[in-house]
Parts: sequence; structure tokens; C-alpha cells
Amino acid sequence: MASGCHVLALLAVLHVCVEVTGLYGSFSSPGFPHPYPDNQLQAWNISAPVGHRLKLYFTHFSLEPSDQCEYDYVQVFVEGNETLRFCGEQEKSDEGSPRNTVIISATNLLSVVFKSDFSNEERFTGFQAFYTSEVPCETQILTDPSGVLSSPGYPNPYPPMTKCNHTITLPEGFRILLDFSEPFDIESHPEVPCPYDLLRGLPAQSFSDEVIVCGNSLWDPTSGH
Ligand SMILES: [Ca+2]
Repeated sequence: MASGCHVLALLAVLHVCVEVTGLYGSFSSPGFPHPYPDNQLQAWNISAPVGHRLKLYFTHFSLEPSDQCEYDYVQVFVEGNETLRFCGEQEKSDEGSPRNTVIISATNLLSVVFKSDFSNEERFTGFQAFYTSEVPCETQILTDPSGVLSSPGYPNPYPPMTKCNHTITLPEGFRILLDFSEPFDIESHPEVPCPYDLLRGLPAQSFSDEVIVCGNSLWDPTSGH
């Protein structure tokens, strides 16, 4: 995708174009939480590191409702997906409002445009959006009597903002033994159990046996439980 500002050249005059980088963050309509001014046209181009994808959601959304959101709107550009345009009030579940929509990009780029027309007489308060990024991780399903799982890129450092779900399934009667090899190195905290990164083992039929580990010693990992 070209820079969002180029994409937005389609939209007549662009007043403000903000480049947003980082693994997570938030932005909001001009003047938020106060009512937004008239005649605004603002864009946020969010870019995460290559290989990441972005998730966007709205914690507050209050724009003047209109047919097909032609007056005031928030428009989201995601490569490979339809362009989404929102207006109305989230709290009232207006048609056209994002409600609980979470927008997920296929790539590390996502653009958001906010436009208001010549009036905001009912004093709509605009929006607040949050985004996070993550590295998509392919789910593995292991069914052989023995196999290997590792963190992405192992033994190199694992990427930030990654969540991987893997399943080990063996015929009934088998027990599963997990054996960790060196290096075992998951970010930990001296006092709080695994607040940042963790490995969670969740036996399918016994949730009480959930095991959470982090740390860097195979023989004495910091245990969350
Ligand atoms: Ca308006």
C-alpha cells in the first residue's frame, strides 16, 4: 500500500496527516473528549514493523449519523479489505457505528480518516481509537507420538506482541510429556509472576492443571501458579 497520505489524495484537501508508529497506541478526534470542530479532515497512518498486523477498535464513538455516513465519518483503509466507513453513536448501536468491531489488517499498515462537515450542532464528541499490533503465528496441531514446538524464530529472540496457539493431540491412553531444551528464556519479573511474556500449558480436560511459566532456567522457571 502506498503511504496513506497518498491514498488520501483522493479526498480533496487533507488538513492534517499524522504518521503513527509503534506497537500500540491511541488517537482521537480533534478536541476529544469535547465536541469536534466543523470542517475537519484528518488522517492517521499507522505502521507497525513489517511482519506485524494491526488491530484497531474504538473505545468511544459519537459522530453525527447520516445516510451512508456522508456528513461526518471515520473511514478505515485496510489493504486487501473493503474500506470501512463509520458514523453515528456506538452507545446507541446506530447503523453505521462501529459497535464492537475490531478491524484487523492483513499487513502492517492501516489508515484512518476523520471528516466533519460544516456543522456539529448536536455537539457530538467524536471518537477515541486504540490499536495494537501482533505477529501472526501459525497454529500447529501435533498428532505424532513425538514432535517439536518452539517460539517463532527459535533459538533467536522471539518477536514482540506475538501470540501462538498450538495443540498436541494423542490417542486416548497416552500421556503427554513436555521436555524443554536450552536455551529456555522467557521474559519474567522478580516479584510478579510472568506479567509480560509466558508459556501456558492447558490440559484440555483439566483446566485446574493449567501451568504458566516464564524465566530463563529450565530447572527453576518462574511459575505463575
Ligand atoms: Ca456534521
